[in-house]
Amino acid sequence: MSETRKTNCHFCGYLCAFLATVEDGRVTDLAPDPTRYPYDPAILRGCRRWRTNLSFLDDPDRVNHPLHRVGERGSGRWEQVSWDEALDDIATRLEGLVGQYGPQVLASMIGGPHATFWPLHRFMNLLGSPNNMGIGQICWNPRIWMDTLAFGWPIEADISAKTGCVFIWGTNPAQSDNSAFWHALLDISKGPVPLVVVDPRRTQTAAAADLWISPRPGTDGTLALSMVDVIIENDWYDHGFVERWCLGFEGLREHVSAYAPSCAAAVCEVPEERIVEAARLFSRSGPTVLISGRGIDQVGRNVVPTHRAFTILRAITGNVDRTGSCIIGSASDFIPEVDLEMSDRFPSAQRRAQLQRGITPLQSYEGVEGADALTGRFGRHLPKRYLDSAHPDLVLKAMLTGEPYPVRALIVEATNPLLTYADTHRVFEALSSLDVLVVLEYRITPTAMLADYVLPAAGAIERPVFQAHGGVANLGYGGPAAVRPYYERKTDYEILRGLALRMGQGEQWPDETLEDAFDRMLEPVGLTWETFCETGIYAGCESSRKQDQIDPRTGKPVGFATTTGKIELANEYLQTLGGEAYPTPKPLRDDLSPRLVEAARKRGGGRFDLITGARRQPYNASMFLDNPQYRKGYPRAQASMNEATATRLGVVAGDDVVLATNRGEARFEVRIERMHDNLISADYGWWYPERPPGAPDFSGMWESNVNVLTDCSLANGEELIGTWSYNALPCVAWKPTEGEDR
Ligand SMILES: Nc1nc2c(c(=O)[nH]1)N[C@H]1C(S)=C(S)[C@@H](COP(=O)(O)OP(=O)(O)OC[C@H]3O[C@@H](n4cnc5c(=O)[nH]c(N)nc54)[C@H](O)[C@@H]3O)O[C@H]1N2
Ligand SMILES: Nc1nc2c(c(=O)[nH]1)N[C@H]1C(S)=C(S)[C@@H](COP(=O)(O)OP(=O)(O)OC[C@H]3O[C@@H](n4cnc5c(=O)[nH]c(N)nc54)[C@H](O)[C@@H]3O)O[C@H]1N2
Ligand code: SF4
Ligand SMILES: [Mo]
Repeated sequence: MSETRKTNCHFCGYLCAFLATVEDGRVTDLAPDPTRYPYDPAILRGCRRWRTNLSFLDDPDRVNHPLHRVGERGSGRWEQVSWDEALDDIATRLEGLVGQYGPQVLASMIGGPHATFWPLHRFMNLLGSPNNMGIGQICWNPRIWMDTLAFGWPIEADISAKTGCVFIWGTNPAQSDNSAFWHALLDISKGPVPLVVVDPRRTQTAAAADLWISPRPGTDGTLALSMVDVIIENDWYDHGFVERWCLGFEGLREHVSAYAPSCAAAVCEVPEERIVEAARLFSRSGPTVLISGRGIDQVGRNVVPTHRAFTILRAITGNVDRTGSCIIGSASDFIPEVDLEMSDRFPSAQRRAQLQRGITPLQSYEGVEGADALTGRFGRHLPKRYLDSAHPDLVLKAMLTGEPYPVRALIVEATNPLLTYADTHRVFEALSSLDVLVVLEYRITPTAMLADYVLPAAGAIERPVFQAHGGVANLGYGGPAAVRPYYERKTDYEILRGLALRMGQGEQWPDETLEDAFDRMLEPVGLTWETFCETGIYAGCESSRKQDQIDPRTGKPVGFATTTGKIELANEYLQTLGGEAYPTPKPLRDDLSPRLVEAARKRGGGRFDLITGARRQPYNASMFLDNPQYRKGYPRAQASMNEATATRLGVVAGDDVVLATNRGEARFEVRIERMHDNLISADYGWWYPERPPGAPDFSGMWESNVNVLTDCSLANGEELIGTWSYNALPCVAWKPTEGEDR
């Protein structure tokens, strides 16, 4: 007997709705579900991934049973063990280490938004370890932080009929977000609303734009401040909004006079008149949308000045909480992330163990609490575990040196840090040095190859999913599992709960399954998981211009949840943490050793700007490289450059090129694209799953791994958050001679 069940794809964050045909607990067919969000036939037609869900579900090569390492670390030899054996042993070993060194001995790592992370964060909070690492500092946090400090809470873009202009800045949804958003942009590009794209590469998004601005990477803060200067000098700013709601305008006017287009043009390598045109479009088109991405978040030191410059652009043009521009969101009506992760249960005595305490004052317990005191006045609480997550530089150092205290164990959930965290050589040394390494995975990735235990995680179709953006918007969507997990897989929630129960956290984990936990989460909005799944979406209603609403207690407008209730162009809270009054972009990083530059010159190469990880379909970070169909069309990691740069390097498309920094080198295939001159854009996440697993090659992990070139050193990072650089890096490149070692 077959039946049809609702479920969702989870091969990207979009979570498309599907109907699964199920026979005897096995999925035999999958078809798009037009009745539930999100469904879009155009996206499904263009998506190469969703059909692979069936084979992925039943793949004998996935991690399907708990695996225990036999032989040396990295030897690639495993024995299959029962869940009880695995979890009992892990719990016993962790308890031994915690007894000896304290809870901070255990660290955790998470990755991109393709998994449910609050269970791990709950486990770490209740244990009392502050050492949860993530990719937050370089993805999401900078924007969430700066918007919160400027406006009292994160904002959401509002592309609607009222929108007068759209700025897409350092993001390429054509490749990174094959969803309704990209399709909406394509529609806009065909209509009268101007589309401006700021990207050093002429991406598909840039090609669709009315105005393409190609800055030198890492100079966007200067560009944005220059636009502010133009807007003020031409009197294009929103006088009413500035007078009513902004503080520090005169100081700003003076500050930005140093960024006049005549100066900024040289820094950004953008013609003056384009800066003026961008400023005009931003301020004179009506409600303007600005959406930024990784090209802004991952530039190290300049991340805070750039995001602050964006908040200022929005403020002086009145593009704050305005229909057609952006809306200040609410916390979720259902139980938000901050409560699910149980951040309030973190033992206060363990706060002193936070490694970045006093080092990155914003990204820390104190930093979050100060901000939370402001947002809390409006009844909203930030998802703390992302915004105070540990800095990898410090945790890796503790692993390697035992300073300031030993970190001897690590739980890795849904990330492949040997490919995606910065400085692979260092990550490798640190992970290799541990006493206990547990990896929750679908596949034996290079990271899993180093583990003591690899635990089989249930994926889409066999687990329920719920995406709630960390609880900073009153929006959640997702759907149910169609079947119980195949083989011996379990949801990440069940795995972590199993560990938690063995380590005395039982009272805080009343829900046996993730479905039960979702039931509890939805209770405040009067839904059960089952009723939620009928539509698959919960969206609260948001109004605009909320600052003008009258507070019945005071009879005055409520304003913004900031120190002064206004938008402080010279941010008050940041200044209490040692931040500068007005944003000042720093010179670009230029720390290549002269010896390296000289060595490259001798080989006929030279020095270039480097950006890494620009998204390319059909891959996703280090995933899907094992798909033979995808690999046929796109077999190797590529490094893109324009024709002129290639000529200077003496390479043509298809040649090999070696890229190097002080940290190491990696090899790519040359691709020619239209982009900024003297710039190389290298793929990220590349390993070669077809090659032998285990030491020393780890399935080709060293060859084209761009993170061999990067680092997360705090000395090079942003000072308030600790953001490191995957973009705007200096590198050298040369064409390898035949026979030069791979
Ligand atoms: N196919 C695919 N899709 C993905 C992912 C994936 O790995 N593969 N990853 C997912 C994840 S985790 C994330 S965070 C999102 C990211 O999604 P996006 O933010 O859209 O990331 P990218 O597509 O890399 O786009 C970043 C753009 O910034 C440009 N850029 C680089 N440096 C600079 C700079 O200094 N200034 C400016 N103005 N631009 C710059 C790059 O050329 C690139 O086009 O994508 C998600 N979607
Ligand atoms: N140089 C450079 N480095 C980067 C970036 C860049 O642009 N350039 N981008 C950074 C960004 S924005 C991000 S978000 C990260 C992404 O970095 P990661 O998240 O580490 O990248 P993925 O390859 O997607 O790794 C996800 C792994 O988790 C497994 N997995 C997927 N879903 C689940 C799940 O639900 N449960 C479990 N247990 N496992 C699961 C997959 O099999 C895969 O091996 O990379 C960062 N690193
Ligand atoms: S991979 Fe993403 S776009 Fe494609 S079906 Fe799955 S969720 Fe939808
Ligand atoms: Mo990301």
